[in-house]
Amino acid sequence: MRGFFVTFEGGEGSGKTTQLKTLLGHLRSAGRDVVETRDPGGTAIGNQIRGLLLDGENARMDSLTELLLYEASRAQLVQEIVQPVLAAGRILLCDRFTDSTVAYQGYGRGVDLDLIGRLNASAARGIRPDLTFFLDLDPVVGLERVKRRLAPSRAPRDRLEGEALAFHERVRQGFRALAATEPERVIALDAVQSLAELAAEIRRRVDARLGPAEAAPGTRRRSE
Ligand code: T5A
Repeated sequence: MRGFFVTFEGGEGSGKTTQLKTLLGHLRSAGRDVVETRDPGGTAIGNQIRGLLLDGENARMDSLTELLLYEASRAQLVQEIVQPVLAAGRILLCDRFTDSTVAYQGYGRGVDLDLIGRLNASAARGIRPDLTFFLDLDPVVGLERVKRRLAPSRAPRDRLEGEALAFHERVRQGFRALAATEPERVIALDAVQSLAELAAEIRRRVDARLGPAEAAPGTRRRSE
């Protein structure tokens, strides 16, 4: 039995991680068997690659190097986590996945979209999310949220957060294009809404797709 694969996408500070955690809590409290992960990262090797990708010191990273590192992290994630979790019939929530590569490397950096499509399909072994939430937010607002969050710790911005506003606006256009092309899979949500409003909408859509807990993906058997 195949599980159910949900991804969260959007620009910087759009609220993906917050909403993923909220949905995770809801599904677990309903007795569903859910795993969470993130891309890039999610594995020991992937987390090392993530470190390279986000390190602000690596400002000179070439666009192709960047693309291949994202795909390398993803290949490891799919092999170690995505495939086995879905094959076991469990629910998987992932913070970003292949759509981010289309938006950031394709629309943001201008890397060839056909090449990205081929690499995405290879790294993901042809696996595609069943449902994707795109949290659509003006990048000015998103970057301001990130700045506020970083301020108390004085942590530096990561390499991509430090890109020009025009880059983040192109990334947003990329996500919007994906949502327009695949409206069945990619649900665009206005991310200026409150945390509670967004969480309720996400919960409603996921519950509708999963159906009743009995016999649905991610249902724990009595013996577990
Ligand atoms: N990337 C990734 C690529 O370039 N190519 C790829 O293929 C992939 C997979 C990864 C970076 O790599 C890039 C994209 C990224 O630049 P990341 O950590 O996954 O980095 O992504 P970030 O966007 O940097 O993650 P953030 O944690 O900054 O943003 P989130 O997860 O969208 O936002 P979240 O939930 O942490 O919230 C940010 C702040 O806003 C508040 C939260 O409390 C928090 O303080 N907030 C709200 N405030 C008001 N109203 C709401 N509705 C709010 N929702 C959240």
